[in-house]
Amino acid sequence: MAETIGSEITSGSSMSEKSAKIFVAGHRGLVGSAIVRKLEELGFTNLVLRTHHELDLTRQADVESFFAQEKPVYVILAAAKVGGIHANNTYPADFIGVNLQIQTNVIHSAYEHGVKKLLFLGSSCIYPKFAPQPIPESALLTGPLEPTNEWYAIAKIAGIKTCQAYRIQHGWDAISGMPTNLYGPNDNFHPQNSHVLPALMRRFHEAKVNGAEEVVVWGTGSPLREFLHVDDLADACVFLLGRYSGLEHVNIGSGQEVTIKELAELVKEVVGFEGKLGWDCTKPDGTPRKLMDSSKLASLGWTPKVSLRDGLRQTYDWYLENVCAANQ
Ligand code: GFB
Repeated sequence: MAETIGSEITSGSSMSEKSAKIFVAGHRGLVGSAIVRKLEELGFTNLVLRTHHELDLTRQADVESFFAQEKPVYVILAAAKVGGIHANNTYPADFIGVNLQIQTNVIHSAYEHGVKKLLFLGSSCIYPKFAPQPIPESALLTGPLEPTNEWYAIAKIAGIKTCQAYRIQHGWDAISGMPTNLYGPNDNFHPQNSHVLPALMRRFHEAKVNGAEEVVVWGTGSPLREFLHVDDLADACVFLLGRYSGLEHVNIGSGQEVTIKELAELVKEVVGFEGKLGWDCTKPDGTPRKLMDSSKLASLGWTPKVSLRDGLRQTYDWYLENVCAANQ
């Protein structure tokens, strides 16, 4: 698939040169690091990368100088303040403020400094809490948001609209992709602030190692979530950069939907924890369901490859090798 996508990009598209200068913003995160792996696998040799320490994307003047100096040709905007349901609920000012600053600075500077095409990445939480399922792109702004993540959602909706506005006013090729819940290597495994999948992986692992009898999972276990491996997302991003130039954002989902209870059972099995599951119903469930309708992306010719079970095994291997080993 990667080869096919690579050759699709090279055939007549503007990303024809493997030496095209591509700025991947947020290259140390879950999404950015997967995109860098994918681009390198495809043979792209001129990636421009900056750590947070080297370039603070919330600082407008620094972002302008960076673009003036580096003049990248393509930009993939994977830098964002992200977190799970607890972090979103606890730090609303950070989630709206930091994300608005990063995306406004990067999108505007990219346009001003002649970037040919920009891909902005959002999230499935942009859709109304009770959107029709599976959720089509057209459900955007048709109803109230889920309160636990509305601040992040508003920032991401503003990002989509910023890309659309620059396309309408300036004819500039800015596109937006909306991934479903993601997981994989380089995820954040923080016990409170991470997303459900890495949080459970760590909790089950620590319970196994410590010989605990029970692992407590948040909420009721009934919410449904769709999970996409980040390598599939990276594949889809490169595909969209090569193949899509539309006004509307594009959903990027896997179609693999499970309840939180089913996810917990699956993670428990992959990690090899043999104790019981408990439930903390004082913690929020969040939105009841958010399955993406990814038929638009499928109609362009892209399909995901990684099954949830395989992806969980690979992520657990990565966790053991990288997080546990580093803490020993
Ligand atoms: O992944 P998560 O934090 O975010 O939670 P959302 C998903 C579901 O898992 C919720 C339950 O129903 C949680 O109650 N859950 C169970 C847990 N145990 C845990 C745990 O230990 N940690 C966490 N984090 N959850 C996020 C948004 O919503 O989705 C973000 O907050 C982003 O903004 C992301 O859009 C994709 O799926 O509810």
